[in-house]
Amino acid sequence: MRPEHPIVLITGASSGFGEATARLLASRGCHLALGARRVDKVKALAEELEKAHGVRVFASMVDTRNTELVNGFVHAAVEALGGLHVVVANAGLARGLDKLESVLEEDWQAMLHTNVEGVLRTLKATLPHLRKSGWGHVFFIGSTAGHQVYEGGGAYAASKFAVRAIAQTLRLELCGEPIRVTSIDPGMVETEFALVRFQDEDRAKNVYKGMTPLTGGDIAECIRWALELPDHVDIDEMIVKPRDQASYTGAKVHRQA
Ligand code: NDP
Ligand code: 8X3
Repeated sequence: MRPEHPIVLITGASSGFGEATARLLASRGCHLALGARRVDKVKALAEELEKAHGVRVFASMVDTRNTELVNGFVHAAVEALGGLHVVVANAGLARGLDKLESVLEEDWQAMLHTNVEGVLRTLKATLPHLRKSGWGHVFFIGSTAGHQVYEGGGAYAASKFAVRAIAQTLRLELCGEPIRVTSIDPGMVETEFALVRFQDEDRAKNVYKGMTPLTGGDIAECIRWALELPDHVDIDEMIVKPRDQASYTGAKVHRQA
């Protein structure tokens, strides 16, 4: 049965979609477990949201590339909050825009270890708790890059095609259980994503030059909507793009001169 105050675990809650989702779901009365490598940020957010909304928020350092850290984070969160209903497997990143013959090994490792293995680890650690709670929802954060590739995005797209495969598999495996599975697959959203990708503020800003990108809050709103729909409704996959972006990739983006 749907709890009055669902307990939601979010990886990558120190910025972007993760932070925005934490803010929105706290305002809807959810208790939260927030993880990221920048622990100061998630702890400060936890304190702020507890004060503002009277919900319980557990915050801890987690690096989703490490199995022990993920297991420890999930265990401590469940102990602190008394269970778990919803997982937002959001932690992820892109590094560089290099073609396959020149992509740096450290870059593709960062993407595959975080975006693919990190998601698998997060799932494996959390699913038993969702099942135990008797009502659950798993959110994957895919990408338009999981639908169509672009030059220089080979390793990132590979990771997001993989996220889509994992989401579709889980949907099959959980059919008949009271756990919904949703993949949110956004296009261009202005967060710290481009800065992390390029490590260059001007280049990051240029990605969104002359167009209106989505915000982390827009993605949080998609998650809230899917979560609050009646239990028999499962939004399997949601592709969300700015009005200015008509293609899956940057091929057709309207920009003001
Ligand atoms: P941000 O860079 O703003 O946020 C990424 C979050 O992931 C941060 O909180 C970061 O925290 C966390 N993170 C990264 N690596 C790890 C790790 N190893 N362990 C734990 N946490 C980690 O970007 P977005 O909010 O935009 O990105 C969120 C997700 O959305 C990603 O999966 C991204 O691929 C996806 N996405 C983004 C789009 C965009 O245009 N912005 C479009 C489509 C999908 P910290 O550094 O503190 O660990
Ligand atoms: C992020 C969207 O176009 O940078 O997932 O790959 S894109």
